[in-house]
Amino acid sequence: MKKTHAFAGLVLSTALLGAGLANAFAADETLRSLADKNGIYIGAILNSQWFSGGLPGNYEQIHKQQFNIVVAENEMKFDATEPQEGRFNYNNGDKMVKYAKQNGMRVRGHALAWHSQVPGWVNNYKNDKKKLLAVLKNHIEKVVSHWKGQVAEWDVVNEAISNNEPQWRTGSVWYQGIGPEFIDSAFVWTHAVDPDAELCYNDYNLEQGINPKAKAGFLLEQVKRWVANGIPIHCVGSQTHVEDTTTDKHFIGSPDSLRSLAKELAKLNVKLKITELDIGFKSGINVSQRDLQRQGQTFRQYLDIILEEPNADTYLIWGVSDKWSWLGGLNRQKGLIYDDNLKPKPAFDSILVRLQTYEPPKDTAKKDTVVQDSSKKDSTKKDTTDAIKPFIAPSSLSLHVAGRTLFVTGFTSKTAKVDIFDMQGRPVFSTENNKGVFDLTTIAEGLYVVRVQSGFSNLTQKVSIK
Ligand code: 9MR
Repeated sequence: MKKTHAFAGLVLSTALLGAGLANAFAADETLRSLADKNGIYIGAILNSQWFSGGLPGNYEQIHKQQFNIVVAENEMKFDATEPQEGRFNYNNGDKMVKYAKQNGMRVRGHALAWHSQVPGWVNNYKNDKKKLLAVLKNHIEKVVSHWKGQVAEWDVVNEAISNNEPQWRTGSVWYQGIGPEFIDSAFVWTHAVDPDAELCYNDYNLEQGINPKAKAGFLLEQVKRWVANGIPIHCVGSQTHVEDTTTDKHFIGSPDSLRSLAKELAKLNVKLKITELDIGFKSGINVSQRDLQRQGQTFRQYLDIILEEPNADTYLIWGVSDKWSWLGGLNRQKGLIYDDNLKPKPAFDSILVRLQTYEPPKDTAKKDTVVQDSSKKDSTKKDTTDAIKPFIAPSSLSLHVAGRTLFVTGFTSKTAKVDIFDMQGRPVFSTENNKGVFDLTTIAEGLYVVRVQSGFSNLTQKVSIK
C-alpha cells in the first residue's frame, strides 16, 4: 500500500472558486478508501452475532464498505478453535477469512496464548509443565498452519501482564504451569509455522504511561529483552479500551502516553497497533451531543498516532454499533462510532474528516515502509476500490459558499443535513433543512470541511469562510 497525499483526486471547480470554495473531496470517500490513501489499516471486529447470521444486512454492508482489516470477536480464540483436546473447529474462522478475501480485507488473528477463554480440559494439565508446553505448541502449530498465508498478523500472546503492580499475570494457567517462558516459546513456535505473519504482544491499559510503574513501562523492558534475544516479535497491540475522560476522575490514560509508547517501540523496530479501541461513557449517565462530540475528538487523537507515527499502521475498533458491544459488562456504554441504529456518530465524522484532511509532513516517507512491508505479506489484499464499488451511491449534490451563506442543490430526499468541521475534524456546525440555504454567520473565518447528506447521497468539500 503506497502512502499518497490525502487530497489526491480532488476536483477543483473554477466556477465556484469565486464563491470561496477551495477543494472538493470525492463524494464516495469512506473510512476505508481514505485509510487506503493514507497507507493505514482501519477496521472493526466482526461481532460474534455475525457468525450465526444474527445481524441485519446493513451491518455487513457498512463493515465491508468502511473497513480494510477485520478480526473475529471470539471465533479464533482457544476455546473456539480447540474446544476438546486435539479436536479443532475452524468453521467460523474460515467463514471470516472467506469474507475478508471476497472483500479484499486484511485478517488479524486473535489470540493464541491467553489466560481467558481457555477450555476446561487445558486446566487438567496445570501441574504438568511438559504436557502443558505440548498442548500450547500443538494448538499454535495447528491453528497457525491452518490459516497460514491468510491471517496476516497474530496476537500471539494476549494480556500476560497483571493490572496492578506491573508484573506477570500469575493467575494464568500458562504462567502457572509453564512460567513466563511460555511467551518466548509461543512467539518462536508461531514464527516457525508462518514466518511471514506479523506477530504481536497485545494488552490493555498501555495508554497509561511508560514509566516503570505502568504496565507499558514493564512491557517495554520485556520487548527490549525479547528483541535482544532474537524472539520474533514485530508489534505491540494496544487494546485501548478507554473511558471518556470527563466522566471518570480516575482516568489516567491518554493518547499522548500511547504516542510515547509508539516512539519507544520505534527505537526497537517494533510496531504499535491500536487493536480494540472503544471510548465508553459510564453506564447510566445521560450522554449529550456535546459528550459525543468530545468522544469524537478522543477517537481522532488516537487516530493521529496511527497517521503520524511511522511505526504505527493499524486502527481497529472493538465493534461497529453501540447495540452490539461488550462494554455493558464493563459498566460502560456508547463507546463505538455507530449508534444503536447503525447511524454514524460524531466520532465517525471526526475520523472521516481527519482522514480527509491529514497531510503527511513533506520530509517523511511515513507509511511507505511500514505498510508496504505488511501488504507484501498480505495475500488477501487486492483492489479494495473494486470490492466496495457496489455500495457506493452516486451523488447529485453540490454546494457552494457565497459570503456567509451556504447553498446546497441536488437533494435526493426532502431535506439536506449539513455538518461543518474544522481542519482538526472538530464539529463546529450542524443543521438540517429543506431549503438548501444555510446561514454561516456564527462560524469564525477560516478553512473548514463541509459535509452534506441527503437521502443516500453525501458530499464532502473543503471550503474557505471569509
Ligand atoms: O468482546 C469479547 C466478548 O464477546 C467476550 O465475552 C469476552 C470474553 O473474554 O471477550 C471480549 O473480547 C475481549 C478480547 O478478546 C480481549 N481484550 C478484551 C476484549 C473485551 O473484553
